Amino acid sequence: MSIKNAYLAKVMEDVKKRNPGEAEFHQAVEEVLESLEPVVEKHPEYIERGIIDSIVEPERIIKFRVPWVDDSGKVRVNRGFRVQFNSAIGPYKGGLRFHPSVYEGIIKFLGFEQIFKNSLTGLPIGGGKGGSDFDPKGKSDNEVMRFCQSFMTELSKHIGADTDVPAGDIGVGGREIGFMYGQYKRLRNEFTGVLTGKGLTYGGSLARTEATGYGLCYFTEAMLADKGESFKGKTVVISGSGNVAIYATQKATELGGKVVALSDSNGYIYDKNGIDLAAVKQIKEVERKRIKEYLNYHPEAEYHEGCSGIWGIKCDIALPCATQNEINGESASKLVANGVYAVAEGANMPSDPEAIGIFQKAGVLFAPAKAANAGGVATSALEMSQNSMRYSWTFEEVDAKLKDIMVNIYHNAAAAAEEYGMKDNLVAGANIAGFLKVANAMMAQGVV
Ligand code: NDP
Ligand code: 2IT
Repeated sequence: MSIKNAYLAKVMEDVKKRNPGEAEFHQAVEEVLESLEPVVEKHPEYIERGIIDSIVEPERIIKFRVPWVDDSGKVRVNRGFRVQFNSAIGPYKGGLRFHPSVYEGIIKFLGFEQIFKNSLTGLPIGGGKGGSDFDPKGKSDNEVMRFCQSFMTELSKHIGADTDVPAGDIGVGGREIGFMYGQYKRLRNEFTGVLTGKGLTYGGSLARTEATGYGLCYFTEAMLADKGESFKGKTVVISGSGNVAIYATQKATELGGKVVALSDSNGYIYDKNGIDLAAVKQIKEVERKRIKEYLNYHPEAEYHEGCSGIWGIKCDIALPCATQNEINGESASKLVANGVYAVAEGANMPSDPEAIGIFQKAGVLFAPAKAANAGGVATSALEMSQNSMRYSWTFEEVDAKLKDIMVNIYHNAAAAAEEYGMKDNLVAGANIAGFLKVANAMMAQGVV
């Protein structure tokens, strides 16, 4: 990747200098700035008004100590983060990630991408992200609760239903959101929609659990339909086996695809008969165990150690739904050699720049994360609306709105790509369409 426009290249150089050692953040910014070259050439006012310089700098970063006591009585200390990146079009909105790999560069990359993703949804939400290097794996429910309460004790000072509304991401699901919501309510004495992904008995939205995976498949279906194709009869490989992967598997199967593989950070399973999702849900959602347990249900399936081997399985559609940079050039080349037709990103930034280049050069239909996985946050925004109204829509109502939103995102990204001379390049189209709304709101609000 290289940025040719001199102004944008200088912004990129400054981002690297001002944020040393944050490789994932640099990667995310570079991809967006590269897409914006034709935009600033047509609209130099974005440069003149300092929009580009502002958009790469978070409005606020909060970093804090999270002390908690484990089951043996020992004090443990983790680090908490919230990056409030951009509030031009709405309150900061974005998930919380609990994973040992979390540091400021990961949260900044996720927060930066969230600005454009949230803009693409068409709903009034700004960009933010947070998390901790806490590892929920192997912890008891009580340990997770004490950690979440300590995390929220500090975070509660900085968020609010009209200020900043966190949700889940890797390592943060219904259990963690429940513990954090309880603590927020207790500290503030308020029952508001300050978090999304809440349980259905206390303000959560129907279909939020399913939304990211379902939305990914609705987006993919729209992209395929544009070429006269569909999921029907296609072999699908999905990485991960968490929230996004599970509901992508369900919807891809409903739409006529056959999902043959899933993974976790230890390895992957291959079931040529099609994944038995009930078994996976039991292992992952109920027992919180490793994906290799699938062999206890289906001894005829295969388990392989290591997660990158999954990209060597022949498939028509690949849906990476685990983590950033899980597909490198080598994995992308294997997918292409095996004739992959479409790749759609459920995870955030799962394909590295070399992999994206390989897919695009080979003419693979490629749906970038910002557009393809926006269904989760879009449904979070629908949860915020329902909380404000003190009302709940049915599953069918939320699901229909989600589908509309995903189809619109596809058409808006495709149209922006065409308008700026990059037909079929949904990476550029999503970045441009997401950027324009935020940039115009920033221009209208003056230097703030
Ligand atoms: P979960 O925690 O539910 O599941 C994460 C899955 O990815 C697990 O199978 C996990 O395996 C695997 N994984 C995580 N880290 C790594 C790693 N470093 N290497 C290999 N595998 C890994 O998270 P989600 O399903 O919610 O999130 C998955 C992706 O989707 C993330 O990129 C997230 O940012 C993105 N996303 C999530 C949204 C949501 O609404 N939840 C919305 C939009 C995007 P293991 O259990 O072994 O760690
Ligand atoms: O990356 C994402 O969009 C999410 N983790 C969901 C964020 C949200 O606020 O629902």
